[in-house]
Order: sequence, then C-alpha cells, then structure tokens
Amino acid sequence: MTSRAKLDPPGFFRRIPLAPHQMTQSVTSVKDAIVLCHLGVPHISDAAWTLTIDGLVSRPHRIGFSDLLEYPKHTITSFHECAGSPLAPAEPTRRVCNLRWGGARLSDILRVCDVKPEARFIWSYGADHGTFGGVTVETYQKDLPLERVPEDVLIAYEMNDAPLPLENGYPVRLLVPGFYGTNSVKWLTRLTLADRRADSPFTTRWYNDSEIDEAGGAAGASRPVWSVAPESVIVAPAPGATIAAGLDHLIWGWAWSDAGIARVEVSMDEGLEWVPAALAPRIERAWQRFSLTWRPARPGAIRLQSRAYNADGVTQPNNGARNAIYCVDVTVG
Ligand SMILES: Nc1nc2c(c(=O)[nH]1)N[C@H]1C(S)=C(S)[C@@H](COP(=O)(O)O)O[C@H]1N2
Ligand SMILES: [Mo]
Repeated sequence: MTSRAKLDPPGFFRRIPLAPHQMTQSVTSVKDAIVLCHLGVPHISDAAWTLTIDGLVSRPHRIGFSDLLEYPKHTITSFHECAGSPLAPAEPTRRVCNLRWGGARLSDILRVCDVKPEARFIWSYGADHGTFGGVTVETYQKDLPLERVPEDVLIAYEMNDAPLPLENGYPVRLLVPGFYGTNSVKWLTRLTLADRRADSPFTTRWYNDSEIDEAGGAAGASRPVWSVAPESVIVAPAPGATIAAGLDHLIWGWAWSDAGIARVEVSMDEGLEWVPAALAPRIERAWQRFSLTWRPARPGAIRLQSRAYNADGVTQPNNGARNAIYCVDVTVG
C-alpha cells in the first residue's frame, strides 16, 4: 500500500446478529455472520490490492489479486469465533458462526518465497489503521506460529462461495481455522516471516491470557489467544421457554474447539449430574451438533447446561473464562 486506505465507517464497529438460540443453521448465512472491526472498514478494490511477503524469506514477493487466483483454490468449512473484547478477555460472549471459506493455501504461496530455516512466526498486517483502546496504530497486526501454516491456513477471498463482504475483509483476508477470529487478519496486505513474536499492541498488550497457577493466582506468564478452547452452546430450548412436563423434548446445540470435540454432556440439575449427549462427527473444522432427548418429570424452574470435551479431556470451566459453561433457564409447566 503506497497510501493509507480510506476507512468507512471509521473506528470500532461490531455486529453480532445471532444469540445462541438463533443459531439454527449448520452453515451460517453471510447476513448472520459476526462482524468485528477494531479500527474501521478500509475500502480496497481487488485491482488495487497487493500482498507483500517479506522478512525471513530468500525471495520476497508481491502478488496481486489475479496472481492469487492462479493458486489452487481450497475450501474449508470452519467455525469462526471472536475471543470477545480484549479489554474483558474472561467474559464469555458466544460470538460465533460457522462458515465455508475459499482461498489459496498459504503454504502454496510460501513455497515460492523459500522461507529461511530460522523463521518461526508469521506477522500479518491489515490495511486498517487508527485508534483502539486509546492506542493509535498504523495497521492491525497479528502473528501466528509458522508450524501451524501447513495444516490449513488460507489466504481467503470467499465466504459461503461468494466474494468476501467488505466488512469481512474484502478483497482478501487471512483465515486461521481453529484459532480465535482475532488472528484471521482482514484486508490483508503484508506477511512478514520472523524469528520472534510481533510487538504490536494486538499481540502484546491485548490478546494474551494470563496463565493461572495451581493455587489460582496469576503465574506471571501469558499465553497468546490463538487456539480455540472447547466450547458449546444450547440452541434449543431457548432461554425463557416454557415446556411441558411428562413429554419428550429435544435439547440440542453446537460444540467446537481447535482440536474438535470428543464428547458433550448436558446437565438439567445445576451440574449435579451430567448426561452424555449424542454428538455428530467433526467435518473439516465445522462446529459439531449435539442432542439429547429429555423428559422433564415435574413442573418448576430448570437450568440446562452443556459442556464439551476435546479428545485430551479438556473441558469448559464453570465461570471466569471466555469459554465458561453456557446455561439456559427454562420453565417446566
Ligand atoms: N484487519 C483486521 N482484521 C481483523 C480485525 C480487525 O479489526 N482488523 N478484527 C479481528 C477480530 S477480533 C475478529 S473476531 C475477526 C472477525 O472477523 P469477521 O468480522 O469477518 O467476522 O476478524 C479479525 N481480523
Ligand atoms: Mo474478535
């Protein structure tokens, strides 16, 4: 970019169209997808867009949109989850959707650049600029471990088989499936190979979780907000629903994590007893449907909860974390 992209609208902007009980579609429609912009929405045409790849590479590159289309196109269905506000990182927000992404594989592009052996991270830069949280930046910048790239990182130009909407990164964004949305830099203009993490406020000051030691205190170390931890939401019944005692009801929802989900349990008694739910297999990196038939015996107020486990047995905490157990209060009438 020789000149800075115009922002319209400028400044922080988000749209979260669906609450969990409205997430009834397996693949979320584009109009219902989450939108999160820290600095505003830059307008760049595909003709003007370029991507510079530099840093620890033997052959730095600059490619245009038509060059990008020359690479084989890959599609992947993946959940897409915002980590929540970096100013309130432990607050659960359930800003999530599940989309079909299309683009070139970053590994195919990097092969041409000949990455040097000492490279360990990729720094990614967006065309947006401005002020967030009282800090003014020239670009939205993130990083990711290089070892993650061969798996399925995309330089994406499609969402649900159509060009990316402007707000979601048109014409081109990074997509790191399995990582929190914050890492998938929109309006991508530059990738720099490096031997250390980036020192942007979005990689140092924000989007790092404090490690908790065994006594429950902060251990001083921090962990980048990269890999998505196990999480689940109940779609039905909806909060506040009144359901009939003595009849069968379907409790169902979605579960996801970076490594997929191995099992989901549901509680109907404030967590005293946890009942295993049926769980659909993971397809690509999509969220997984869980369901359970429940016949409430007596009238009264009931709290339903779901908790998902990955294959290593890691599950959701009761509270105090962005992936805390989700609860739905219903009335059995
Ligand atoms: N350039 C740029 N990329 C960005 C952001 C941003 O503000 N600027 N927001 C990030 C955050 S916090 C999230 S959750 C996702 C949201 O992507 P979406 O708006 O397409 O849903 O984009 C990420 N990529
Ligand atoms: Mo986010």
